[in-house]
Amino acid sequence: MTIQLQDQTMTTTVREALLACGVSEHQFHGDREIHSPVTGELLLNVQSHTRADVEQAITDAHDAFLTWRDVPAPVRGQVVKRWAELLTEHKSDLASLVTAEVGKITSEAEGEVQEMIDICDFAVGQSRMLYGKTMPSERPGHRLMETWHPLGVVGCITAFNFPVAPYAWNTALALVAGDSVVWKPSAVGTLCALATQALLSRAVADCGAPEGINQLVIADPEASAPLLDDKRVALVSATGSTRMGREISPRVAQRFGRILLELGGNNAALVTPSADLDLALRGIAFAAAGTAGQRCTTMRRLIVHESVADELVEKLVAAYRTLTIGKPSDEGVLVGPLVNRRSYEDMQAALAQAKDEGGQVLVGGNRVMADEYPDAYYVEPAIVKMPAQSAIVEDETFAPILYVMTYTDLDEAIQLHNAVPQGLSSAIFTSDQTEAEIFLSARGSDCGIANVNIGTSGAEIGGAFGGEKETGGGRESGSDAWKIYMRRATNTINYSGELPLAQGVEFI
Ligand code: UN1
Repeated sequence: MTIQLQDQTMTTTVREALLACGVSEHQFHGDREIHSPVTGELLLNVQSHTRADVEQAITDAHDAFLTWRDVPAPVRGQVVKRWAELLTEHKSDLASLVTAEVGKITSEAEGEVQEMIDICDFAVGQSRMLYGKTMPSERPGHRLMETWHPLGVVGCITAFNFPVAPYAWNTALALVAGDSVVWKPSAVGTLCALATQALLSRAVADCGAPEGINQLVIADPEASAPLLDDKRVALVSATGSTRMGREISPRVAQRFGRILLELGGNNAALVTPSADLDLALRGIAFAAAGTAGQRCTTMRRLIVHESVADELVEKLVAAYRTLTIGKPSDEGVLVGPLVNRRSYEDMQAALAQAKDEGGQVLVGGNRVMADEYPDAYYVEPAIVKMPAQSAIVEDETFAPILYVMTYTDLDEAIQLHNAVPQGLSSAIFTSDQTEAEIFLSARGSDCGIANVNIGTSGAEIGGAFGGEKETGGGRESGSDAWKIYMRRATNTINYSGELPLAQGVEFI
């Protein structure tokens, strides 16, 4: 593995990018320290919000909603259209913040901002297509139909690894749906959130939309508790770990709030004997080692037919040795840092447990560049050959570890594939149409995303994004995901001048 590193302070770049996006200088101080995973250095301080601030944000968002819901949906779409223009203009500013604050390589950081622009496009179109159905009524002189109405305040909780795109998936749709949004980003991602929020606020102002429709709260879980408990928050949309989902879900359910969860994945690919191995190799390398293994769609398990396992694994190990690890903004770097020390320790603990469970580390796993950057955690992506799908393989470790297992028949492979608690993304590499169709069928992959000849990560915004089982069941982004941000009313209209009751019931 090649290692690249150049020492230079990022604080100046970060300040310039924030200012360019419209964040004001007075926000650059406060109690919360923002460090970069790239070097470990302190980038800036910002002020966090109290519980009272969060309550106020909900109040303001709710007030704004009461005006916003009456604005025609295609007019609401104009705010999102303007936001997309500003995101396009500031794509490299925002991407440089994603790189500095989260550690993504430049092309992936830009890709994340592109996802924001794409979902805005999608949502603007959707603003003219909030379709309800009309159904034939069983009664003469009656019309039966449904109408989709704005829902209310949406609480949006996002994770560090995609600090801006999932916020945009939710917000672009929520805004055209007529909702207002209170955003609680992860602590890592605060600066990205400030910039994103400033751009959206500008779009809101440019279009003359109500000022309070987009609220940002920089708050720890305790201060942001009202987002879960306040009845005015009609929908809580949360991305994060399964542990987090398990904690917040009952609280929102207890007050009958709506919840949209996008939690952990433990994504696998099957590689069958007919697969194009070179294509599979590239798909696997990006999905498993890209983003330093820190996507919820990262490929964590590889289930390979025994007849091609040796050849594929040998190629993969060779490819892993060529991966350039280093500062994510440097040209040619493919693997940036892990987010923090804890993440590095979790990776080491997982590797140790894998060895205990009979695993053999074929490549990677070591920390690099610790001398230059004792407070940054760069690791070599690892491939571990496992004798079976043991306990550690069933766990999501948010780091670049790919566990490899072999299979002999497809049913057995699918069984292994589905035998983990998570159900986000999956893939099969094959040139055999029957195998591909079986994998996509009811008895195939049990995930929310099932791909053929593509890795598990890097989904387009046009499809619904999310998964089953411990992934939480939510769907965001494309397809008909907009519906969760709206409430449906069924309307029966009687123009018959009589009052026939349904089901033939007779009454006075
Ligand atoms: C996430 O990791 O939380 O499919 C989202 C992908 C991206 C989104 C990942 N479009 O990998």
